[in-house]
Amino acid sequence: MEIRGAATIAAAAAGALRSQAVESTASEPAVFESTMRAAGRRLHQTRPTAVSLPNALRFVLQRMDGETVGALRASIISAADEFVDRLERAQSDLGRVGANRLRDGDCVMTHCHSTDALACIEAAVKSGKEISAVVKETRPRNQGHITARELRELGVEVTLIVDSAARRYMRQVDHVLVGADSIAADGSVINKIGTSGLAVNARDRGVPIMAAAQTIKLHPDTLTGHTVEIEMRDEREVIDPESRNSIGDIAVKNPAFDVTPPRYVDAIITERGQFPPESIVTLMRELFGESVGEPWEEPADRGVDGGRDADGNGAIDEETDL
Ligand code: RUB
Repeated sequence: MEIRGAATIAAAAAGALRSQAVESTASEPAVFESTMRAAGRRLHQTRPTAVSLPNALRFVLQRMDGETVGALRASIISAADEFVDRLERAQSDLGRVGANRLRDGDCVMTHCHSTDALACIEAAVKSGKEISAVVKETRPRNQGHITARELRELGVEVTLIVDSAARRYMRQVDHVLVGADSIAADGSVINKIGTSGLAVNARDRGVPIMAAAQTIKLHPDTLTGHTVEIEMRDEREVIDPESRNSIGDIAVKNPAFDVTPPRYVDAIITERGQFPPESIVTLMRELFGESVGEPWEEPADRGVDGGRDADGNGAIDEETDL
């Protein structure tokens, strides 16, 4: 939780691979490649829900190429730098798309802290629109406080509310704007716990809900029927051990994310434009084809497709960003 939020996690993963490449003392190319894959596997295990993490690892490791350790190292460094560069560009492009949905004087309700969502508000403010925000604190870790601070820095008028006050304030807002940790092929939005209830409330009140999600949030495995694992976090985030013991024998559950079905989402905002959730699958097919590799696995452990890309030629397609 020192590094959190799907886009930030992706940048950190690419940065960690870069550090591994710089610091590796391997003198044989095969050993170097193997240590890079081991680093990828370790990073892959850190958070299960944000698909930006494996997508970042895939981008960098699929570009590992060369006959010598020096060439392999250089390929990782340049891929990691390119990834971070693309990430930043994608976020500002996405921000401009999202800002087009916001009108001067609009009020936006936010959940959690999403750099993609904030990019939309920032672009709107920078284009001269006055935007105000109702910010949900987002239990249990109160990432809404980060959102409130960053919005104030942009000069946005902020009202902070507890999560359960969302419905009461829904009538005052023009949009619900959230980020995403993953977008599934059916257009479901996987985001911080509480997003789905918020979306149902918004739909009931007729308030449009938009999810700001760069294409690194598109979850390629869901094209082939896989589901997205929801991270379960420590119960001490919900209740301290002393209070828990004083209550008696209770179970405590702390899922970090939930799934909002596409019927509650009006638009998914990406750097490639905005999409109705039901049509996001078209963009996913364009970006990933029908299968994706797991280049952090050792070649012998990669399964039938050998971890290769959709063409089976082991090289990522030029058109493919991920
Ligand atoms: C953060 C969270 C954010 C998304 C999108 O959860 O759910 O809404 O990750 O963020 P956590 P971004 O704090 O548990 O990581 O738009 O910055 O990628």
